[in-house]
Amino acid sequence: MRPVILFRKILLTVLTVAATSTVWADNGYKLWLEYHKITDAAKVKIYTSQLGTTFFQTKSAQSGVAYNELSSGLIDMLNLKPVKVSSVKDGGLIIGTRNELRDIDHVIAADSLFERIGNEGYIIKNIVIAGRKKVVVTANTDIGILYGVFGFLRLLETQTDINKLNIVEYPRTMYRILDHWDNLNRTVERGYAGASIWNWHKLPGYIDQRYIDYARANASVGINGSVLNNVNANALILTTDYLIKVKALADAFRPYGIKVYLSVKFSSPIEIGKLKTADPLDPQVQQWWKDKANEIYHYIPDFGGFLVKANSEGQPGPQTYGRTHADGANMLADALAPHHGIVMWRAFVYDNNVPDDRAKQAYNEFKPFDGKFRPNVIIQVKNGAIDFQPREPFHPLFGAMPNTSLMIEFQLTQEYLGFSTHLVFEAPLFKECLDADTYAMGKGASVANILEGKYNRKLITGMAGVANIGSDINWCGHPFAQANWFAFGRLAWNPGQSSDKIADEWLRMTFNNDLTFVKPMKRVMLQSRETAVNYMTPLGLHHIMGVNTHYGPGPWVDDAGRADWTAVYYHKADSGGIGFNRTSTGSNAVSQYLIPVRDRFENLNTCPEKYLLWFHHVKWTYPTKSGRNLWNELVYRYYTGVDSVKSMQQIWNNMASKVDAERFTAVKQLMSIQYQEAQRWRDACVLYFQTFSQLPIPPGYETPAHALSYYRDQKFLMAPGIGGNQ
Ligand code: BDP
Repeated sequence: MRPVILFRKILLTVLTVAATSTVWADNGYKLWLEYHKITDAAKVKIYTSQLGTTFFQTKSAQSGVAYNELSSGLIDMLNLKPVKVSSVKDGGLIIGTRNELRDIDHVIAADSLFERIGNEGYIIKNIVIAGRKKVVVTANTDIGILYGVFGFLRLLETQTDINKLNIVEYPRTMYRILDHWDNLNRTVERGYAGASIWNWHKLPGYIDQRYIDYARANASVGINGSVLNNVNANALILTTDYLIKVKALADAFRPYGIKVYLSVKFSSPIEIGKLKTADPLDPQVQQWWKDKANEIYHYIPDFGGFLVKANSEGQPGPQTYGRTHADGANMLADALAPHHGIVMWRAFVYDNNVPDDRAKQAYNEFKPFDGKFRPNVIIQVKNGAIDFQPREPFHPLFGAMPNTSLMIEFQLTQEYLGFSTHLVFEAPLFKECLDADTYAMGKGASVANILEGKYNRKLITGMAGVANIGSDINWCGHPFAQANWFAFGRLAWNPGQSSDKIADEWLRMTFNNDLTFVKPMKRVMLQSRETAVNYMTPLGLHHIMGVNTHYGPGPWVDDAGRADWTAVYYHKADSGGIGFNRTSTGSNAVSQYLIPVRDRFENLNTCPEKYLLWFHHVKWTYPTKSGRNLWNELVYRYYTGVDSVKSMQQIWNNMASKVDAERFTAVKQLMSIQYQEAQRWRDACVLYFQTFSQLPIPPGYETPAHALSYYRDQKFLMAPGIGGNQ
């Protein structure tokens, strides 16, 4: 072929491909609320004919927000601007509170159903009036309507049939809260997505559009609270100057049903109140907190309450004055109670000077106080007894405090899961804990059931997630990390939902509804947490990350200022074997679980292999279920983890034509970093543990690229996330 003709042919091909393929840019800012245009003509036809007329009265800020959301959703997805009608019988889509729809509420649902959905739930249903089929979105309150509208838009975004609707939704927990570990100087402790989104310096005068977009995204998944500052709190947050800034944020969030909460430093009466003590039994201290609460509520009448990290990792607390957690929490609770605020008191306590397994300490400190906390105190318990590890068995406090309100704390930010360079979908991690059976009330008392308050209706309930949000343009650093924010909201709303459903929704809403994309990527997401466990901490290993930064592998860490911050404390590898003996012959942490869970963990034969080295010190030659001995199994897991990242990359590489170029490239690059880091984890850990097992890496596995010393010598001094207590 002559060069000119060849050139023309190539040019033509390039132009045709460009015209037909989906090459567009998307920076991910819009999260799962992008409302992509629906292109399936049949669906567009059905939706458009049903939704062309709307009955929707908007009388409050919240219903105004709901109406705007609906309008922009319908325009973006269907290019539809519905005609607003003033009579219910004329509307194809009817949206209103039960009161607003009094004339037809009996057609929608029985009284008992309206009772069940409470203040925040909603009903989406098809009804027929005067022979015409309608879609109704109703609730008892305006916030219920806002959630209902988001729920309805989600149906369209996931291209659900709207002709057979009978949806009854209501949150199973009361307090669904994001905890921001954000410092006042805008660093974020364990944050990997840029600086804090709160620009304290420009507040209160400047309300960044981000604040509103943040509130909107939260409301779309049912999150109703935000703790603005780090649990390692700076007392300054309670000064009047800062309270005025906090008020500005509270005002911006209110239309979206989000309340603000603050982390408080227990010693604030000394630091900003000029008192000599912070003793919770001191009347002056009590008065100081009461006055402070009055001041806060003067600015923010619906202020949510306090989050407190006390006597933990160097923070002050009631024990500093010889008092108890109950004394401290109740004192703050009494200050907030007249205003209906709550205290979220953290059970994340452990002390290097206590000569006992760290995993046992929270239970030992808190269980004796069951029933001793005020009704507006809720104890915030991490999902596992150590610290947000890639895998932990559920925290034994769940099921151990039947007369105390407990909320679970998950970590969305990937402190121990590869920061914002690793694709790790956390819903399976959350679910593993939520679905675990504590046997507190006999079989079936799952962690979720306890959190929902099923066994004690007097308790308040909640779920907290340590936020993974920063000022990166895509909010979370990794496009797929947004899925963890989304999943947290969906599970806090209803812990019974499946990871599969959540991943499915998120992929469709965030990217597209093309099954050739959704199906393989859903598999990737659902496998991703197990993959990370395999290349980081398989078989129940834990806390073997780099010292302080928690970046990358550090199984050799044996000097970190205190024993319970070293890796050797947790893996206990020696020539005889590996793992922490927490059975009755060891620390006996298993005794904190109820029978039969205790027995299952105690017995080497029944202990699930995923928790093997969490509970047992096991010989290197111990035969595992696969038939491989422990050493070979460990090697197998590390290598499988890395191979799974490679498969993940291959699947993503096939998605180039199905997603926008910007996110495609971003994820591709991040996956390549993840692959290198997974390899580093694998090689460093296998080589390090080999120094104890003295066994060879079985044939067929790639040889580690470097000697162990190379990995040990690597320093990452400027790794992100060390926020400091500013
Ligand atoms: C640990 C983090 C530390 C937090 C602590 C907490 O490394 O930065 O302050 O949890 O939850 O995982 O208080």
